[in-house]
Order: sequence, then structure tokens, then C-alpha cells
Amino acid sequence: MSEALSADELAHFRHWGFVALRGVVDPSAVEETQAAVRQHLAKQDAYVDGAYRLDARPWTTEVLAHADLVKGLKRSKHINAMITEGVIGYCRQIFAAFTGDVVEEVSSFHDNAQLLFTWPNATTWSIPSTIWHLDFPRVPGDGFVGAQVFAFVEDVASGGGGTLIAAGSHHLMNEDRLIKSKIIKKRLKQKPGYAELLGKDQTIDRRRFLDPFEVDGFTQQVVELTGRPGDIYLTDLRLLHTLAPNASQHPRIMLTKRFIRQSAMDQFMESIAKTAA
Ligand SMILES: O=C(O)CCC(=O)C(=O)O
Ligand SMILES: [Fe+2]
Repeated sequence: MSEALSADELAHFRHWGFVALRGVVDPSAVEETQAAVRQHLAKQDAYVDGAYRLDARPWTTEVLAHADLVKGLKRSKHINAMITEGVIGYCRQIFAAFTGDVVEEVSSFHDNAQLLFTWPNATTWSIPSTIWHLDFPRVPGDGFVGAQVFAFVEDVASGGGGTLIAAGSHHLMNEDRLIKSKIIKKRLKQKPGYAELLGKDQTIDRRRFLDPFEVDGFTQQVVELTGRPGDIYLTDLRLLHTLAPNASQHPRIMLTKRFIRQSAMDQFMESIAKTAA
């Protein structure tokens, strides 16, 4: 069972497109996932005597540094353990708040949660200009398409590779029509703030995007997801987001699952079918 989200938490989600819920995942579920990841890495000599071993792999600054270490966990039910009934309950509350009393069936792209893993791959942390993307198009209707859960399997401190989100971007381009993710990104690039965030100019201080900026009358701000095992973030599936470099001494180990409004999923599938035809 999940506790009721407070009015402040719901208002925060509406305004910024995300809310952090600390320590809400059942510790036994966290332990199950942690144990599965640690055992899997231990088999590859990357977790020894209770600690991750950075010297198990050569240094690289590749974006997906040593992602192969967790490949074998893709279908593990232990990864899904942290998507507890309680966590799903929070998503249902978000759905109810956006869609009225009717909680539409929540569906997801993947049955299993997905592990988000970044081996340390940077000496300094920075906000990238690339790989910013959307997981879902805008669809006709009131705009709401669903929620994404990000959960922490291990500690992720600032600079440690936690996902970066463009908070507030869910307010942009809700035009009661289908707009593909690629087009949304293209249009964002024309807007103040996003032109620089997504642009190639490396001479600017890119930390500036951690401060609020205005686009089309809505406040935007890059937010780095950080937390401890058992913490989660719920995000609006319309948010622009990206991978971050991991400038810490610890692997970044999070997981995610997307919950999609059934009507939005239907519209999305219909658009794909049309494109294919
Ligand atoms: O690895 C990350 O932090 C980004 C993940 C992402 O884009 C997603 O889960 O949709
Ligand atoms: Fe994504």
C-alpha cells in the first residue's frame, strides 16, 4: 500500500513534472534487487568483499561505459522487485489526479523494469548537450500521457550519473495533436534556453541550466536525480531528459519503469501503424 500523495506533492508534480518520494520502497524489495545486481557483478569480479571494484574494468569515457556488465540482468525478476504495489499505487494516484476519477488502465512498454547503469566515466561532471530525448510523443487530448518511475538501487550522489530531466518541459507543446518526439526536440532547439542547452557551443557555463529559465511562460530547470536506495522520483512522461556522465567513484545503479495512459498508448500505436502503411 502506498500513502496518499500530499496536495503539495501533487502540486509539485503538476508544476515541475516530477516529485521525489524518499524511502518509499520496501527495504526487502531494495535488498532483493541489490543482491541480484551485486551477485551478477561479483561473477565478473566487479563486486568483491562488499564493494564495487572499479579496477575490474579499464577506464573509459564512453557514454555507456561497461554497460555489458549488467546485460545478463535484463530479464531478471529481481530487477522488477522494486516496482512494488506501493510504487504502482503512487502512479495510480498521479493518473487519478490528471484524468479525474477514472484511473485508466496503466500499461508499460516493457514488462520488466529497466536497469540504468553507468560505470564511472568522467573526471568532471557536466550537463551534456547530446542525448536529450523524449520517450513518448505528444498526443491529442488534454496532454497527460503517463508517468515514469526512477528508483535508486544504490546511492547516487550529485555528479554520480543520475538522470537529468528538464523540469517544466511537460508544459510545452501540448497542442491537442500528435507531435513526434523528434519534432518536439527540433522545436525546443528554437527556444531561448533550449537553444543553448541542446546547442554545440562548449564555451558557455553549462551549469547555468540548473537555474530557472523561462520558455513560453513556463519555468524550466535542469534537475539531476539523486538519492539513496529506496528513494524514487515520479516524472511526467512528457519531460525532456538525458543520461549524465558519472564523475563519482561508484557505479550509477538506478532502475526505471514507464506507466502509460491507455488512450495515449492507443494513439501512439495508431500513429506508428499509419507511418508504416
Ligand atoms: O540512463 C538514464 O539516466 C536515462 C534513462 C532514460 O532515458 C530513460 O529511462 O528513459
Ligand atoms: Fe528516456
